[in-house]
Amino acid sequence: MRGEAGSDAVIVVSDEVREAGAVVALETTLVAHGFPAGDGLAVGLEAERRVRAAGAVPATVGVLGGKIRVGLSEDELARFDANARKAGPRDLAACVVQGAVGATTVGGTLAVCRAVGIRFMGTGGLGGVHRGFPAPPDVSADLGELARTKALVVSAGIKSLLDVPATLEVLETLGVPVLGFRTDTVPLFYSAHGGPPVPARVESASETARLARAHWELGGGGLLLARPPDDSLDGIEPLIEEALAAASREDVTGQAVTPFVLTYLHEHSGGRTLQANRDLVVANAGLAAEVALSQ
Ligand code: PSU
Ligand code: MN
Repeated sequence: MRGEAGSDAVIVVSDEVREAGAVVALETTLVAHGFPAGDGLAVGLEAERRVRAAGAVPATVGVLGGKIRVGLSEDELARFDANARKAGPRDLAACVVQGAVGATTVGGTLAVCRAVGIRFMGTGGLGGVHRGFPAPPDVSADLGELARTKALVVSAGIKSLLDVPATLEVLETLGVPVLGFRTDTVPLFYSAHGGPPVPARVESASETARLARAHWELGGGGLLLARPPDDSLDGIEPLIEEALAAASREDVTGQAVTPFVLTYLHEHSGGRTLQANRDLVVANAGLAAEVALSQ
């Protein structure tokens, strides 16, 4: 593990992460902005426990006290609440210099993985091309960052509030392999069914690890491993459309869109999306650990 020593280093890697063999990076945006107050912390801790149970070490990433931290204590993780700034790749340096609590997105977390050499990450759902592109021209920085980082991200596919086929096209353009974990179709975040075909299907963590290694030997960057949720939550497309309509009515734009829509869904699904989201984040962290251990 790379990671600078010395008190003026911007990135601080915890001792546990530095000494670990298999490491799985976890993000803090979903902790701060993906769940109701308190629930995000519980999900973050549960994801960490799942990584440990599989035999790997979790490296939860966030900006705190003017440093980018890789590996957080429970007290530190508790600082990532709704007041935290959502930190994509463009926001990291500003959070550091301005001393803001920066909750890293998938893209922000990957930028840190690249700097310190972490090769595996777990999350809920990847960001992507928002519906309606090019009005607004909103494409998550998750995609560009995944393309340039040698890391495998495990997610429940692509968030279905996005334009999933367009997101897959962009991933193809960027040369990012998308692997379906024991599935022929790309999972749609809460739902295991109804997505477009996966470009490649894999059957095991070790097959995934071999494929990632081959991709990296070619000089490739990131890969997406799409794991379907165990309990597929189907039939919520009408609610997603309602949430997106509410977002546009209330002029929610930019970084605020994804948290707004997720919150709307949690509140209007009788908590069903909340449960599904929680379960899939934890399961994805566990699979990321299995692949990291197969390397
Ligand atoms: N997965 C979840 N909940 C989330 C996210 C992922 O289950 O909140 C976050 C990730 O941090 C991802 C971000 O990077 O949503 C995408 O935001 P945007 O569309 O603004 O790039
Ligand atoms: Mn965006």
